[in-house]
Amino acid sequence: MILTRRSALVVGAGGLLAGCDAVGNSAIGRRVLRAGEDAHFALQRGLTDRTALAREFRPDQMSPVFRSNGTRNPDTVGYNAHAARDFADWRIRVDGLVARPLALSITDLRAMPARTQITRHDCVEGWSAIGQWTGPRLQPILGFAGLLPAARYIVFHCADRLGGRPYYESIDLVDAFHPQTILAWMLNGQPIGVPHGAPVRLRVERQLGYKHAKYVERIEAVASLDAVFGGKGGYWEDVADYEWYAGI
Ligand SMILES: Nc1nc2c(c(=O)[nH]1)N[C@H]1C(S)=C(S)[C@@H](COP(=O)(O)O)O[C@H]1N2
Ligand SMILES: [Mo]
Repeated sequence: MILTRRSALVVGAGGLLAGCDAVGNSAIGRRVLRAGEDAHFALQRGLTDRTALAREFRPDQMSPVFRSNGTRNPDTVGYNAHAARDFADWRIRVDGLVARPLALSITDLRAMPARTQITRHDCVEGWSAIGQWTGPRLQPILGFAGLLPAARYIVFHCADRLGGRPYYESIDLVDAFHPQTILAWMLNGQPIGVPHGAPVRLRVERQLGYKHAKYVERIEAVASLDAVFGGKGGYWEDVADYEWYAGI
């Protein structure tokens, strides 16, 4: 949509130039052209900003206590059985629009090159916490699965239900490929505990807390979000009209 609007702007400026030779020489003409250019810059910056890094912090800036929010324990028979076995049999399926569906164990994740980042988690409910997250980047995992050209969104299916509905979230490929987007299995140097999404949760550092899906059991590549649960791309988007793109 942005690209379409941008091409429309380019066409608009070209049309002005083609339609009136004198416009570039008149003060008002130059102002009109410059306005087009500014809009162009703003859009450009909007696009490139999506790939900028979220701020990272020093170890001494970490919160003494990292709060937990939403589901603090999925507490289903299946989840409790996995927890009792230290998630040795937990598998994260990577499927949908991929050439090679995967089933990744926690051992698999731990064997992958990891990124460690100290970031600030911002919840819409009005609290923040700075913590250190470790886990493999999502991009190479999607590369390994062989994302098909039709894939445009990545959906994270979670093991918990809130108010009877499964929790889920989704991001686009800009965020999926972002260097700080990781499947975290450690928080503050320890395996992630149950309150924070054991055994694996998404960190998507350019967005608000509710996008950071905990208890991830399936990662699905899709062309459209329309047919996924309520169609708005996430649990809170469906039930409370939260923004799908929760940029910070
Ligand atoms: N599966 C799942 N993921 C979730 C939630 C949830 O209830 N279930 N809550 C979200 C919200 S609103 C926030 S602020 C963070 C809280 O993460 P924390 O419990 O590690 O602080 O997880 C997000 N991811
Ligand atoms: Mo939140």
